[in-house]
Amino acid sequence: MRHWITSCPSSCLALAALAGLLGVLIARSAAASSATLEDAALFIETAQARLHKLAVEADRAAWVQATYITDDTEMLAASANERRMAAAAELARDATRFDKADLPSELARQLRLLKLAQTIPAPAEATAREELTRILARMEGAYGKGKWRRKDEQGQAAGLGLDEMSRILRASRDPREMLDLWRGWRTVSPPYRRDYARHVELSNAGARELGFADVGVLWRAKYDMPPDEFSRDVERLWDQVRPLYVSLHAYIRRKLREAYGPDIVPENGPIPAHLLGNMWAQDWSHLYPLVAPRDKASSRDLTALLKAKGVDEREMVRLAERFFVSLGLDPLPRTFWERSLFVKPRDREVVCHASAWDVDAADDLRIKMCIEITGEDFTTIHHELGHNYYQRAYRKLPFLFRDSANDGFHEAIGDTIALSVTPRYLAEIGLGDDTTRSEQEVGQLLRMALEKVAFLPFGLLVDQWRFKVFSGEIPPDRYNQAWWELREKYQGVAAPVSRSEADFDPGAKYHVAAGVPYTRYFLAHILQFQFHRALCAAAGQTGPLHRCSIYGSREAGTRLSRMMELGQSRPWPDALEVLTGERRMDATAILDYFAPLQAWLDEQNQGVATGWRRNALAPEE
Ligand code: X8Z
Ligand code: ZN
Repeated sequence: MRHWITSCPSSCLALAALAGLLGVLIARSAAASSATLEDAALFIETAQARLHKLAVEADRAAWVQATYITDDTEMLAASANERRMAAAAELARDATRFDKADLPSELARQLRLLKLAQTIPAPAEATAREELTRILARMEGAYGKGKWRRKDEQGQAAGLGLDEMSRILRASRDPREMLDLWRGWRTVSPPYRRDYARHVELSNAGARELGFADVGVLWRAKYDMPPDEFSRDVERLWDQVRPLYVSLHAYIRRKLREAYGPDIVPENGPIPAHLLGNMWAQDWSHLYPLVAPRDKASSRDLTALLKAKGVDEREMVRLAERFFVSLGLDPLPRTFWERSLFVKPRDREVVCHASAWDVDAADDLRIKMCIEITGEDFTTIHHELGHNYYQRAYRKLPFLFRDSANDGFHEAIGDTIALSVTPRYLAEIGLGDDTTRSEQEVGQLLRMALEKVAFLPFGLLVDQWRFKVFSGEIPPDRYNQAWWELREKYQGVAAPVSRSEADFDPGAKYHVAAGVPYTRYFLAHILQFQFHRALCAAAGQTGPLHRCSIYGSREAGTRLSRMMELGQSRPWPDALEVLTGERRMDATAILDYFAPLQAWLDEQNQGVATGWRRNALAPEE
């Protein structure tokens, strides 16, 4: 049922009987001084059956909406989601009746998870709830359909979607063109700025009804520790990796300054956000040809290898599946190949942002992705299949346990596998030959760091912004300004032109428009290296982490499966321990992985400014 990316949407007609039963139960437990074990067990069993049914209906509607955006599918998805949210909110409120009961740990955990299950909690009042679900469907639809009307030399306007714009952006080396694209995509989000502010009010009301101060507190409560302790843990991880990021930032800024000149790139200020080859400056890997070390350039360009071999979209997915199968996991079901969306349809609007779905919790696994034949998408396919394999591993558990240990785990599995897509592995499966000389490894590590290390502060800041928005610390009239303060503080990136509160730049990111939490990706970028280190050890590999591939290792596969099969049934440190023997998330693995690069960057950065100060270059008008 849950699909990984959008929050789960939902129906409830034939459930009157269950609701009646529930009413009796609740009346009984309220009358009693403490809820009985049988009451709680029956309550949970009934709740799970009800939620399961509604989730399947909501996900089917959401699938149709995301793969065929029309006003009608948007309405159908919104109303199915509304039914699910109504039930989830009602059950979460009812569950509080058992708060004081002394229950076995498994049952107590299920009750707690029931209260935490909603990402965007709906208020009890029906019109407010309907308004919220309509806003959510509208924002995701608007993002998915978003077009920038670019005027050509003759003044004719052609509508460009995000995919086309991203394709041009990543290859462009023309600052004017990059700036146009950067600005162009940001014309899509201001129309739903007011919707966003209203969704904050409505979902906060839902969170308060459940006993949380706001939605951000609810999100942070999902980590098996007090919300403040979790915030400190995240800061600790960021402190561990920040020096590596700052080194990378300094090196890239110098290279960009050499390429585009001192008028565009400051010596010691933030990097203008349009120059990094990605619409949000979250993945810098497309800069590689511009910044590669001259003498140590890596020969491995996965895009070129895939194209040279004539590998198509479906074969890319087959190759990724083959990796999972080599670990001892089952092939994907026939329906996966029939129902997934791999290629962007020409005749309709779809939400291209990649996602993985588990529609019925039986075996209806799917991915939805507008695949392009690139190394980046090859990695994303592994990412999505990681979700599908996790969903399959926990599908036998009770409904409320069918999720990852924490949301970072879900995001980390496929990426962990993709870390094993090494030159040696590619040669093994007939894609290219492994002729990498050891001195070229710095090039490879730099390419990887442009993807993984560059992402870290972005992964962190999206929810730093949302937490403050939900708490009211950032009111609607400071949405955009506060966004750029955080972009600068964490990423050392600045808007290339001045921005105002008429803009809504956070909304130009999918997860903000679609209400999907983002800290999960920060955690995943730390965890995937921790998982990789443990699985490499299980596979008996002793060399440097960046050379390790667990391809074909049944031992690694067994370790991974044992962890994934736990789902959300235990606090995440237990699951982490099963896989790694460690109980804390720890960034030393990512630092180990990139240690040779850190040493090389230190050499390169000698005499070069590191860090950034504000307003080193005033944005042009
Ligand atoms: O949204 C995703 C996945 C689906 S869960 C494609 N990612 C984040 C993003 O695109 O912003 C993966 C990396 C970060
Ligand atoms: Zn994902």
